[in-house]
Amino acid sequence: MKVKFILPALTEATSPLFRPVKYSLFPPLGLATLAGYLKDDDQASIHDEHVERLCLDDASNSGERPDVVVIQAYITSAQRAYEIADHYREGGTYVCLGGLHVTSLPDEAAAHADSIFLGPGEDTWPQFLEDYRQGHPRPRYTSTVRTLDGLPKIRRDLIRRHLYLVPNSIVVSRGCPHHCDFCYKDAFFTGGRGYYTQTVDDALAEIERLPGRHLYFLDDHLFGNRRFAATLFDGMQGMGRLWQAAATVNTILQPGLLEKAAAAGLRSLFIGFETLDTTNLADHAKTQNLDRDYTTAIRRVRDAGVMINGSFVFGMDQDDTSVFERTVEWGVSQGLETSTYHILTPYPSTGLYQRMQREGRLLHSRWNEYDTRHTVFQPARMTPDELEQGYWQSYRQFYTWRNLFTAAATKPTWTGRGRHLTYAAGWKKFEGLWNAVIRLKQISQMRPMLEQVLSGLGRIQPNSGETIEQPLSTQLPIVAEQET
Ligand code: B12
Ligand code: SF4
Repeated sequence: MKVKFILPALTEATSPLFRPVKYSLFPPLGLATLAGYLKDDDQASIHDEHVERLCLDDASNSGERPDVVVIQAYITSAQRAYEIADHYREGGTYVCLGGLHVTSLPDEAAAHADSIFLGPGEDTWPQFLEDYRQGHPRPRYTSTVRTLDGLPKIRRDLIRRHLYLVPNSIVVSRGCPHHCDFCYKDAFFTGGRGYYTQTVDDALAEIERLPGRHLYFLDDHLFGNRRFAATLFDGMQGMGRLWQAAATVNTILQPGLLEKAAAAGLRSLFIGFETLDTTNLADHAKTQNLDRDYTTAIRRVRDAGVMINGSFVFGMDQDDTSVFERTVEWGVSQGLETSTYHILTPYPSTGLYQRMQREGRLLHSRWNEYDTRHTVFQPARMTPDELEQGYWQSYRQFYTWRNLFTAAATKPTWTGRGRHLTYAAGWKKFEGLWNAVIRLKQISQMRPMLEQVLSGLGRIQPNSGETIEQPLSTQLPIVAEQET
């Protein structure tokens, strides 16, 4: 059987003029996971339209049409996913559609597929393969059994590593224990467990298989199960890894876990602060952030030698046009290395979407604009245009040289300030350079630089904020020695 796995891209990612670096960060891990279920004599290929042109004329390219095409659809790429699906169905190829958007709106997707898949694929996909081989595949598969035990090996061999800055992306859990009303999570995991982990041994074995030093955990909340996370971090000590991940404010405040993560190589953490307004937090069921001291959380992370990417959402009901400047200034004063801003976006099937629908506030359903950069609902205290303008202005303001220097100056040492400036400016001040490197297919050449910045340019010693300068070649063993 010949199976072609496709991750379609939204328009911006295929622009001939400019491709933001974020589309060349991570390979299609979900599809590589599904490919692991094929038999040895099946033929499989993975095509990521974010990093290469997608050839739809298989007959003239390789001489053979695929038997099955698997397409993963996010909301922003749904339109493109349907175009590709229609093309293959016209040619007689069996089309499977799955992923977040298909789960949110199955009836919309079903019009473009032979089989659709709701929820994670670890139970439904092997069932489909069996049904397909026996000649009676079903039109709809809904995931109910949620476990990561005994997964086949992820087919990382099908990933063209040199096209990504971070080929070593990894997920060792699925979902999240929380229930924020704007998040994709509750809708996607409906009908089964909404948060579950691999065994620590399996997670460590997967890490061992990854070459190089740098890892990026894409788990929604790597710290969500304290026992799992603590055992994982203990097991990672001495592996000499440098890694990045996401966590919530409440888990950072818990004593011990963050320190274990830093000792195991954590160097940058994505933290969902979302809003500085308590009513907003309560409105959106972000209860894990309520009554938490953000400043103490930030200090703890900084003292552990870990950089922060703060995530903020604009357009909640308490936000007026003053929210942008206030949020940017707060982030700068707290010394956040990077900030990621989003316009509040009601994804179909989420609690937020249902509320906006009830209140008659949805402006349209052009899914490709549900990208957290467009306003797709009527905000309470500003116009849709003011929200978009404020969003873009916040990015410009946070990343002015003046603000980068001010935020970097909060770090206690010169090396800390240097790392802050290099990391923050590297992402946002050299976009032309990233674009050129991506076009020349040389992005993997930038990885050693990323590793060097993450490792602290010298050595940030956890818990002291002090820096011990080390030549890069000697850093790794010394890190391992000091930390175990
Ligand atoms: C990595 C990532 C990215 C990466 C790369 C994506 C990639 N290469 O896969 C980048 C940086 C490019 C990216 C960009 C964006 N992203 Co993004 N991203 C993620 C993230 C953090 C992890 C995805 C992942 O690898 N998960 C782990 C793998 C194992 O799971 P999976 O991919 O979901 O695959 C499983 C199932 O979905 C299912 N499945 C999927 N397809 C199919 C097909 C079949 C046939 C079957 C059987 C099963 C199946 O089976 C797989 C195994 O269980 C998710 C959050 C999340 N937890 O999913 C957000 C997320 C997917 N992103 C999101 C958004 C909004 C965006 C952006 C619009 C952000 C922006 N403003 O630019 C862009 C646009 C993306 C696009 N092209 O349209 C939203 C999507 C919302 C939605 N309803 O679609 C998410 C959920 C974040 C969030 N919490 O809001 N993203
Ligand atoms: S904490 Fe993050 S991943 Fe978990 S439900 Fe809230 S937004 Fe989603």
